[in-house]
Amino acid sequence: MRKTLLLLLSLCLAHLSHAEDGYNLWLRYKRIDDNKLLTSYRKTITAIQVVGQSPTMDAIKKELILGLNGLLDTHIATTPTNNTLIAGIHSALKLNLEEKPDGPEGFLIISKVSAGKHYTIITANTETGVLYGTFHLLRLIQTHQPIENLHINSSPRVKLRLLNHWDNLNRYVERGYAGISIWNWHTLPDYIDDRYTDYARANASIGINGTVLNNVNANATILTEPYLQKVAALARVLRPYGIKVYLSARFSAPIEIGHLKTADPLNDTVRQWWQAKAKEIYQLIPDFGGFLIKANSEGQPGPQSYGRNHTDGANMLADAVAPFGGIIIWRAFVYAPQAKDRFKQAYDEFTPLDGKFRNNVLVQVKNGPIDFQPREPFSPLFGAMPQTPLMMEFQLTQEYLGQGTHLVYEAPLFKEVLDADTHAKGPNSTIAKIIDGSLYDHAVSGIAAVSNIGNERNWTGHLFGQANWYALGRLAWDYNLSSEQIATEWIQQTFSNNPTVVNSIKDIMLASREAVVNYMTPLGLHHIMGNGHHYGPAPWSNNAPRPDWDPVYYHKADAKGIGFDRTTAGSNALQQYRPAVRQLYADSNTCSDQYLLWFHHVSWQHKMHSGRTLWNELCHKYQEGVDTVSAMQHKWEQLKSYIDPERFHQVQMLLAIQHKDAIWWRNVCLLYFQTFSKMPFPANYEQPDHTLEYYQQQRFPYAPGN
Ligand code: GCW
Repeated sequence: MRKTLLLLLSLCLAHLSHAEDGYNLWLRYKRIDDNKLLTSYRKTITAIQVVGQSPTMDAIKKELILGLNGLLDTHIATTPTNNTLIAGIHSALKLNLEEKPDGPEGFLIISKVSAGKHYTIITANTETGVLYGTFHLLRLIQTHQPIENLHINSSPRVKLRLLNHWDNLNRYVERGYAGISIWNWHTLPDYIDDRYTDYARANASIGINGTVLNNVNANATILTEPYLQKVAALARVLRPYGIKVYLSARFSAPIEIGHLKTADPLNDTVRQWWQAKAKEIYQLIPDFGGFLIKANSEGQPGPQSYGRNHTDGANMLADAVAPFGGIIIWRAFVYAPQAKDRFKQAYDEFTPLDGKFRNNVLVQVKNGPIDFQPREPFSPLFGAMPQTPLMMEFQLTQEYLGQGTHLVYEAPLFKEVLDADTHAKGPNSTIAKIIDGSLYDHAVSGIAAVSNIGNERNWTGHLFGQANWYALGRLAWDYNLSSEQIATEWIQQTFSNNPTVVNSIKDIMLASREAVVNYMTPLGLHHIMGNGHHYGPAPWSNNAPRPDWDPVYYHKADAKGIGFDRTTAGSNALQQYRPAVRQLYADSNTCSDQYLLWFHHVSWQHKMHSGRTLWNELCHKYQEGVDTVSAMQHKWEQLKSYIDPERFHQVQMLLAIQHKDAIWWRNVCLLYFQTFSKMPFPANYEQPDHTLEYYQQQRFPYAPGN
């Protein structure tokens, strides 16, 4: 009896320990379930040999053992045999390879036969490069690619590939929907959570090489000695994985923690304070990346508080970190309530400063001119500052895209922006070429994204948030990968290589971005969400502390029509684009539907490309958004027998919320805009089942992330 009980108990425990909770991300390393493939992999690699000993080489060895033991369901030998996988830096391997790895991060993976023995070689100029190659090889196996005859020479297109955490020191994450911060500032530096290492592994596996640990709405305390010790402890964990730490610096830190009277960037004492601070940081963290700064934006202090400009502020900090090889990332996210059109301010403020920044300054620009909306035209700053390296800022955390509850695969959004042609130097001056530094020949280049990571077991709250994190890294490495390719490899590693699973989930993911545009902000609507928390619709909102936080500022609906006129007759924001781009949007009859209401105030009767009136098209698009979510749900349901119950059920529940929310958005927006259009809902669509008043009375006092 006792024996049976024990047996039952251990079976239960075994089951528990195998529950799929998403913690392992895309690094699950499950046994290859195709026997033919398994046999061939086992033949190709029977042993590993990692040449060299260091924290990074040790991490490589550990990862290879973990990965291969799991995938090949074996105990991989660590003494060379006939079929050895060799990993090491190029200069240490002393192999006569015809080809050299590329740059400090590129890697080479080559299959070679020598004296009748078959080798798989992973090599690079640096240990980090070997690490990237290691993860690449493991990805090939996880995605069931052939590995007997490899010849891969790969290097990243963009140099700085960063996450920006908006994590506060009290562990509250601004716009975070995945629990609290993964950085436990209280127990650091003495307690090192395993999660820090797994975070490093995950990032290294997709080529992320830097992380800004704290919120851009910064607290100066992070720059005090005890906190720098904590930062140094994290840096020690991340370093072997090729990840540098950066900090958001509060511009007024010299006052708050330095007890100076001013933070004026031209004041000598202030300059010396920052120089000393930089020195202190680099003594603790010799490879510290540098500072990220949000200045004179949304109440943050900055050089303008002292009558100085962005260059004065950025250059002062740049001089402080330059002796140590540090950089300054200065954000261009600025807007003032007085502006008639928020769209224009960053361009107006920053373009006159082009050429005046030190060469260790990058200006970080959000992908669009407003703020991470489901769809924005690209920021006109891209292509307008040829002498300044511009960094891209995307947002993984989905602040305006259903947050941690909606399934929205963002790669199509990222690609749309990266592929956009600015015409800055004639046709084919894509944003990708601006941010990789190639268009204007800059030595530094970068791409960053606001992290969606928290301490939830599955890291990102919504399991599919992981795909956005993954896509960011993969695109920063190579923006020529397609959204579909990235989705495919993510699904294969996260769920399964089964074609039914891969194809259905891929359909869901690829449809999801256009779905969110349609059920939230179709046809170029933007910024019509609830104030503060930014979750759900509130197009009527007109009483925020500043007019440029109000939805009515953006949609401008009235009896005549809807949309923001940014043509010459309106704010003339279009002027900020090159003529070839301007021309695409300038005429409401030829402007693509996607951007129509971004640039035009259009009559409710306006004839759309579909032949429908604008009003009917709006109804059509909102319904289409809802229908797409239903289709996503339906596809997911059919995968029930293919996916572990835990993850299946989680996603199923979240999709149901997404569907409910899509209906909410549709009903609210159409009911509200109908008060202006005075036109009926076309009979063939679902009709709203509540009144506008009902929706206006809903309150969400504790919506997360604000
Ligand atoms: O999108 C807005 C957010 C703020 C954020 C700000 C920024 C960190 O609502 O929460 O603050 O952008 O990017 O600085």
